[in-house]
Amino acid sequence: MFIDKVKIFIKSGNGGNGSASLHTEKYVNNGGPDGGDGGKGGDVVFVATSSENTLNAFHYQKHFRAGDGENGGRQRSFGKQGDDVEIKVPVGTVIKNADGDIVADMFEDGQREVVLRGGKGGRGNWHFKTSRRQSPSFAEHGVKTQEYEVMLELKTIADVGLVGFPNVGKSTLLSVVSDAKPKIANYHFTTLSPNLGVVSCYDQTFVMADIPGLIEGAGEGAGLGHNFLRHIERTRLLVHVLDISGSEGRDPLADFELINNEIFRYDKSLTELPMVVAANKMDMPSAQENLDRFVAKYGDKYQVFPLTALIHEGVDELVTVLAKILQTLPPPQPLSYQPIRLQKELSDDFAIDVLSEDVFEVTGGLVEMLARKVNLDDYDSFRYFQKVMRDRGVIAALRRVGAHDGSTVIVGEIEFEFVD
Ligand SMILES: Nc1nc2c(ncn2[C@@H]2O[C@H](COP(=O)(O)OP(=O)(O)OP(=O)(O)O)[C@@H](O)[C@H]2O)c(=O)[nH]1
Ligand SMILES: [Mg+2]
Repeated sequence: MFIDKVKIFIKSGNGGNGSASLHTEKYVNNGGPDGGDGGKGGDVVFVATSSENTLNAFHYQKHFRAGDGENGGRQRSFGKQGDDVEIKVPVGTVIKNADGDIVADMFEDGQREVVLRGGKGGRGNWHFKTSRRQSPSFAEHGVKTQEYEVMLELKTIADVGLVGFPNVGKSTLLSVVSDAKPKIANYHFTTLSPNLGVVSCYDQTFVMADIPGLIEGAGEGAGLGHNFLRHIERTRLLVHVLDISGSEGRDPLADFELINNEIFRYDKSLTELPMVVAANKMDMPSAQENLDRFVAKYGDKYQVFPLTALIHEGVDELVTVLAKILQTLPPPQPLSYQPIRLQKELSDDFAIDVLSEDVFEVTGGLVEMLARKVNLDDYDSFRYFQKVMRDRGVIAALRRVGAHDGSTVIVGEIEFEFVD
C-alpha cells in the first residue's frame, strides 16, 4: 500500500464557556460576580517530518480533533486551554481545502503550520458588572468551532528524479549509488511507490528519487501515470534511464521520445528541468549499436552516460556529473501560492446566543467587522452601528428570540439596551 493523496477531517477545540458564578462567603450577602473566563480551544497544527515518506498513516486515522477549552469556574478561575492536536506529515505534503486551493505547503523538515485556531473562550460574568448591574447572572459562551475537510497530497521533494519505462534498471541504479534498498526484479512495475536515497559524492550529498515506471499515456493518467508524475514535479534534475539494449524488443530511441512526451504533456514546465541520459544495460547485445545511434541523434542536446548498473559500471561518472550540475542549479523552492485560510472569520453572518432571559449576545463575522469600524464615543459611528444592526436583520432576529424593551444586548465589546 502506498498512499500519496488522502482526505482527512480536522476540527479545532471549542472555547470553554465563561462562568456566571456569584461570590459567596459566610456572612457576606452579595459578594459580586466572580465567574472566570472559559479557556481557548486547542489549535490544529501540521508538522512536517522527514522521517515519514508516505501518507499511509492516514488510511487508519482520518479524524483529528483538538481539545476543547474548559469552562471558567468560581473565584475568577480560568478554564484550562484545550490541547492542540499535532498532525505529522512527510516533507513535501501539500494541504488543500475542499475546493483544491492550497492552504499550506509543508516544505521543510520541522515546519509547523497552524491551520485551524481554537475557539475563543467566553468571558466570565465579572466582565459584565456595571454600576447599575451589580450581579450579572450571565456569562458569555465559548466559540464553537466547525469541522473542515482537507486534502493531503504528497509531492516528493528530491534533487534528482529517475524516469523511464518499467524494467530499465531505475531501482538498480538507485541501489548502487545510494543507501536505498529498493526492490529489484525482472518484471514491469516492480516499484509501486517512489523510493528515496541519499547519494554521496565527495563532500556533497543529494537526494535521488526512483519513481515507478512510466508508459504510454502516463501524462493522461495511464498506468497510474499522474500519481507517479506528481513526484517529479519538485525535482531539480531528471535522469532519463533507458534500456539501451532494447532487450524487450522496443527501440530505445522511441522509448526516449515517448516518455519525454508523456512528461511534458503532464506538465509543460517540466521541459525546463535539465535532463541527462543514463543508457543502461550496456552489457547486453545491440547496446553499443543503439548507443551510437542515440548519440548521433541526441548527443548535441543531452549528456549521455553508458552504464551497466548491475555491476556498477559507469555509475561513478554519472554521479560526479549530477553533483556538479546540482551545484549550478537554484535550491528547491516551495510552491508559490496565496495561502487560503480555512476559517473564514470575516464572513458577515451572525448568530445570537441567549445568555439569560433578558441578556442576548450577537456573535460571528459581522461582529468582528463592526468591532473594527465602530467607535461608540462617536455619534455618527454609533448611528452606523445601529443601521447595520437593523439592515442585517439582527434587530428582528433578537426580537424573535425574545428580546424586549430593556433587554441587554452584547455585541463584542459593545453593550446596549434593546428598545422595541
Ligand atoms: N543485463 C542487465 N540487467 C540489468 C541492469 N540493470 C538492471 N538490470 C535488470 O533489469 C531488471 C529490472 O531492474 P529494476 O531496477 O527493477 O528496473 P526498474 O526500472 O526499477 O523497473 P520498474 O520498477 O518495474 O519500473 C532486473 O532484473 C535487473 O537485474 C544492467 O545493467 N544489465
Ligand atoms: Mg523499480
